[in-house]
Amino acid sequence: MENNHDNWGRWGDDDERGSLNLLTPERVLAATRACTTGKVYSLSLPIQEQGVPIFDYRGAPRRYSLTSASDHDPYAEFGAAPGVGSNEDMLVFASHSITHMDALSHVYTQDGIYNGFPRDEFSTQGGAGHCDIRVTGTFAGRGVLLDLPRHQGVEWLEPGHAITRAELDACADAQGTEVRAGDVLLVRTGWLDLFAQGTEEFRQPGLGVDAVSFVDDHEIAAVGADNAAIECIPFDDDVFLAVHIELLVKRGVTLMEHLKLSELAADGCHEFLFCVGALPVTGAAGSPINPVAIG
Ligand code: UVW
Repeated sequence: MENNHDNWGRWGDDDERGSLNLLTPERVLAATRACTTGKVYSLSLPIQEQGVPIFDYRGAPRRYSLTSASDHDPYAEFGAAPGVGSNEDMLVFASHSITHMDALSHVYTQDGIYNGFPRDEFSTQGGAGHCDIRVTGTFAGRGVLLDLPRHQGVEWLEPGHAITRAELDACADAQGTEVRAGDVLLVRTGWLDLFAQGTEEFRQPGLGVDAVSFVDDHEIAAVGADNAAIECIPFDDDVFLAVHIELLVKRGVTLMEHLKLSELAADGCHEFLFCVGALPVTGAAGSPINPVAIG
């Protein structure tokens, strides 16, 4: 199977974790030394129907009340005293809702998903046969933020802009951020700030294919960004999901999208301990996440 410049087989023919293999216990322990202030940041947007970026075909996430005080004596059968009860919810959302993580089974090509597992084994009933979200959903490491709008002196990068390798290098240099093997790379494009202005713009700034060499050369373990797809929209070179194919499929790099990076950016916090846990849904190709950075 011809598939140049990839990680297929690098960690074994049965590997399902991809570049998260770079997050050795030693590197995770070392990442705790990135904490200097102890400030804790949530990198998730709120999960709600309004005011958050949503792709039409995925629908808005919904919260319904399952039980509440307005129910007729819902707890009487459990022996609850009058007026005593509990509120509970029912949550309904697409796996790739709002702030979320892509499992390595998310995108396929003719050759399959990451590591050559068959592209047609994702079934209606069972979901992913390999590389479901449970495999890669929980990890920690040293996080680095590259704040491109701040470095370039703009509020946000131009919609549709394909971020280059040179731009990432220049930003890291200007910030004085040393990027190390096994880091979790977070890229701020400013897209969410433009979204918050109520834009109807479809195009988004994001990584171009040229930027993938930055991930290779620095041995990045996972990539996150504040836009919808990590990569620019329209896709670079007019190739559907061009950067997903390079990172997720060929290299097994876990991706996280719609990260709320504004608070880290406002504090100039470019290095931190990054921790995340996806919902461990058997067979799922993705999950909403609430990543945490500790500065
Ligand atoms: C697609 O780009 C199809 O999905 P996501 O943004 O969740 O990776």
